[in-house]
Amino acid sequence: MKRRSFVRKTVLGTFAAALGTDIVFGAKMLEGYTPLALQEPDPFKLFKKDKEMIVLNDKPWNIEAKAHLLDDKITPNSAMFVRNNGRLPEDIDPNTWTLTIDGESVTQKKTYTLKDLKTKFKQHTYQLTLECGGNGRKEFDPPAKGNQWSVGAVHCASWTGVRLKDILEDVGIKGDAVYIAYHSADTHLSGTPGKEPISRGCPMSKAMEEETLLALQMNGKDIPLAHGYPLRLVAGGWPASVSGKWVNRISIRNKVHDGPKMTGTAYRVPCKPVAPGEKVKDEDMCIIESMPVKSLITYPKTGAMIKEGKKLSIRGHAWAGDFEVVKMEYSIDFGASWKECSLEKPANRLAWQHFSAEVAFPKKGYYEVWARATDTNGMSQPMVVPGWNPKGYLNNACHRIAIKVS
Ligand SMILES: Nc1nc2c(c(=O)[nH]1)N[C@H]1C(S)=C(S)[C@@H](COP(=O)(O)O)O[C@H]1N2
Ligand SMILES: [Mo]
Repeated sequence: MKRRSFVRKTVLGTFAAALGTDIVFGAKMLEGYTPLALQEPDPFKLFKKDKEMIVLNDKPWNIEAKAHLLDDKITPNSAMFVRNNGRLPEDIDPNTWTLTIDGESVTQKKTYTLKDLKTKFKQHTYQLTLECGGNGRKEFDPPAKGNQWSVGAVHCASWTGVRLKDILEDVGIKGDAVYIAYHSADTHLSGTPGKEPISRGCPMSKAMEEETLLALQMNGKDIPLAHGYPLRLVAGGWPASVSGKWVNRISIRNKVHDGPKMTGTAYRVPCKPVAPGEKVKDEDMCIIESMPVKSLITYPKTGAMIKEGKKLSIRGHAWAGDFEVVKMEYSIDFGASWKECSLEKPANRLAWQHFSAEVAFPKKGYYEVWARATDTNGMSQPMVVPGWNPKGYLNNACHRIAIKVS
């Protein structure tokens, strides 16, 4: 029989240090045992997230918000969804962090420190809506593989940093530039060195927009680790996967970038609608660019109860990719008729817009409030899940909440 051996003193010391206190009966712990408090990292504490956030996956971390947690005009870190494709980078030192701009279409590659970015270029602040391309995937039928996001993979934080455009002009870009590609410090789940979990980008026209930032701050503070500390690309209105976190290199490509998650069914949808479940040829798949018009009721929480004869105040946000929302409506009769909400202008281009309404109900009973946004192109949200696609992207169906009048 194998002799029971106890945990070594040095290991015990490490545990005690991590717990910030002595383990009173630590000497009785068997070798190989990890104290409970150190077994599973608590994502809520680790990332300072609201306790009501939903953890969809822990390897990698994928965490989403509930609609009512997104009530703030500017999303606080506590309610921001986290979408990681790989492992978080470790040992980040902002003093030695650099950003290199290279690729086929630069005249000469150039490297900047964070201090260069902070001191040599003008800083800009924008509120930018970032929505995961797969937000709403849960509703697709037949189901699509991947994180089963409900409605909470969207946020609109305030980002501060330098315009990517200013950096690219400083570097010098050749006339044949087609696409930018980010490279980051997170690592592949397999642990294979040099293998990137994700490396995406956007066409030069999006990269050169005034609101496309290399952000050094979020909501006026250092960017939280989970959201890309110390440097993040932010391209509002496009699938959030374009907004590379922990960016240390941007390549200027003379062709459409072909990094991990740029090809196949990743962030690509059939160029033309297809039947649910249909096989689509690779050449018939198109990269997602501007996200579709969408909205979210953030107050009240679904399931709210009100007294008969009282009006219900509702509010929320609406956004439309590269465009603006021009009309916001609600329905209490399952979409048979619609009434207009009041709608604010965006704080800046690519920021979500706030809407509100006072809703009256004719009598006691169960109701649903549905919300529908329309953009500058006349595009409205569909009442049911829109066009099926292999990976379940771009579900912009009307958001709805349940209300009981008693
Ligand atoms: N380096 C890096 N950047 C990344 C990702 C990633 O896994 N690694 N995930 C992308 C995806 S798919 C999304 S939806 C957003 C999520 O941003 P958030 O976690 O700040 O909400 O980051 C994007 N940028
Ligand atoms: Mo995403």
